[in-house]
Amino acid sequence: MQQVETDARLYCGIGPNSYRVRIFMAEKGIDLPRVEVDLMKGEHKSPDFLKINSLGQIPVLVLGDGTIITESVAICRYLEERHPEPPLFGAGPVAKAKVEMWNRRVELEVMGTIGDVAFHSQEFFKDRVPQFPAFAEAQRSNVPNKWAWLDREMADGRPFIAGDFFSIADITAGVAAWLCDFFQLERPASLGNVARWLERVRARPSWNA
Ligand SMILES: N[C@@H](CCC(=O)N[C@@H](CS)C(=O)NCC(=O)O)C(=O)O
Repeated sequence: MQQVETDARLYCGIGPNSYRVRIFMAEKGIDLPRVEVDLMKGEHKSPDFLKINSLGQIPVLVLGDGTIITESVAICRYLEERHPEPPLFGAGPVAKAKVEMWNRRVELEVMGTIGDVAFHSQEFFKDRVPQFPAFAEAQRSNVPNKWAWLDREMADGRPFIAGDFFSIADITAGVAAWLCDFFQLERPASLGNVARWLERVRARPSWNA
């Protein structure tokens, strides 16, 4: 693992969005100096941290010149520009569009639905959104439908979400699957295309980053 940008700081911790950046870096074979932010202790809502990210969320990348980049995908995009190999946002116009399309689709449709269950049912998020337990339950029953949708989409036999190459869309959907398991939500075992894809993703050395 190559340590890069030693004057930068990656604020990260537990949770799917920090994991996205860490897996992304592991795929590139790079690492950045990290500052661990303890969500359980509420460090992300401290006045000092809110100066870095007014939303009080991780991950955040602070560059050596003080530039602040929030949003996991924006951080990954910056890293892609700086360290283009292997391309994880696609290579060429069609692949790039497909990656953008699929990353957005899995983030909004799958990860978003799982996130809704968490936001509206977990004590931890009570200050983040006004919670509607009935909405959490509605979205809980919708989670298997979202996986079934992805399974149908992948019935063409492609090995990865955006095509025949691994991309950030696989990282997003992979952490969504992790989140799904973490909150004990349903991903029906009968969905063979999703199961085979997930096995492929979890077998990659980057997965445990
Ligand atoms: N859209 C943001 C979401 C960031 C986010 O929600 N991070 C979570 C951890 S995975 C967090 O900091 N949650 C604490 C909170 O919202 O209070 C991204 O992709 O980076």
